[in-house]
Amino acid sequence: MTAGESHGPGLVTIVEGLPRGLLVSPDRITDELARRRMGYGRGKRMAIEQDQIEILGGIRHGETLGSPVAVLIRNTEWPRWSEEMSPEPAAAKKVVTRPRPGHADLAGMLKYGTDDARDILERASARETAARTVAGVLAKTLLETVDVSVISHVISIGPVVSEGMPPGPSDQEQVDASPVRCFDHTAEAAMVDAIEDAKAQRDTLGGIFEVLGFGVPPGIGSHVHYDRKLDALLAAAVMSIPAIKGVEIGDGFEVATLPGSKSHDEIILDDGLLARPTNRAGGSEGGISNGETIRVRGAMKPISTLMRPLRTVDMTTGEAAEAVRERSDVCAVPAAAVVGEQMVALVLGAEFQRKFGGDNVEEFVAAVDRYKSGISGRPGR
Ligand code: EPS
Repeated sequence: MTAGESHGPGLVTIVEGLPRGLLVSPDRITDELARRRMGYGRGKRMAIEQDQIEILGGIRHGETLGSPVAVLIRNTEWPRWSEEMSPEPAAAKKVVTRPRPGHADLAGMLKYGTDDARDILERASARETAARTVAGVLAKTLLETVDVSVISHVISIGPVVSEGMPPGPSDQEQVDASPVRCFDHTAEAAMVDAIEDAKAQRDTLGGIFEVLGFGVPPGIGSHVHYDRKLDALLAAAVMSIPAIKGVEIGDGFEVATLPGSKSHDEIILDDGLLARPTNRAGGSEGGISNGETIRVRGAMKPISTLMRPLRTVDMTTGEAAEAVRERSDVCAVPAAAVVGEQMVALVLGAEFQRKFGGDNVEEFVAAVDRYKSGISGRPGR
């Protein structure tokens, strides 16, 4: 659960369901928040925000207590907005009446019955993903106790597509060293150029990122109900990131164009062990992890705040107008990829907890180990 508006006093995250005894590093949370702020094409706000955290509950002496973990991130921007966003009764001075096509502005104004799009856009802002990142780091920390890691990289920005090999579990630092978080250095320069061009045109760009989950054993998620399928949970989690309009698990869209003989991952024996020569399924079959790397892609539309505004209607005068211009990013795909990691980690963390439980980390790890050694006794494993 998160709360908070983009220009309000701060963001709050509450994470429920972590076992006791998880070693939590506040520096790790701060580092991941810094990863989310980076990426070529982000706006001035990212140079302003510090994302300093205050842990308000659930952690004592560096370890989780098993109670809800509550973390506060104060918005550095708040003093500039303290009047416009004040929780005290007052009238807004600058009412936002020209909704931006593509943003939550118009649909939110109609749904919630407000003439001020700021009532909607403040919470619809991707600023909220800072709060999710805190939760994601805690999920990653839990997953790391059982040797699961989650990383991400950028596949494309605008028309520029990376043709390179995907990164492995130890390549995250190398990906992060790229200004667009692309593992393919040939594509990287063209991506930076594309963002510069868009900026010069006062336009914005979207793109595609990929999240990879390593070390997930077979058996996470379930085939028995629509809302227990791992791929469905991953799709919902990634789709919930602001501006995401498409999600792909494995080679989902490509295999739709291929015959069955070229679409599945054959089951073979490699030195007497079960193996898959390919991973087109993206690590999930029938909604259950199959032991291969989890692969999820998110397609992000271009940011809907344009410096060359699109046509809209002023909701107060009823006249044709130009959409409101707010300071914004030109491209946030590298940041969305970092958020994608957090969302995938949250799903995996919750599903591991569902399957293995444990009131403390020792119980959790022991249950995972017991299960893994159980399935390793099956034919071929
Ligand atoms: C955002 C607009 C920009 C982004 C913001 C998301 O903020 P501002 O309007 O203050 O310039 O920087 O992203 C963040 C603040 C963040 O932390 O990611 C929007 O409208 O969605």
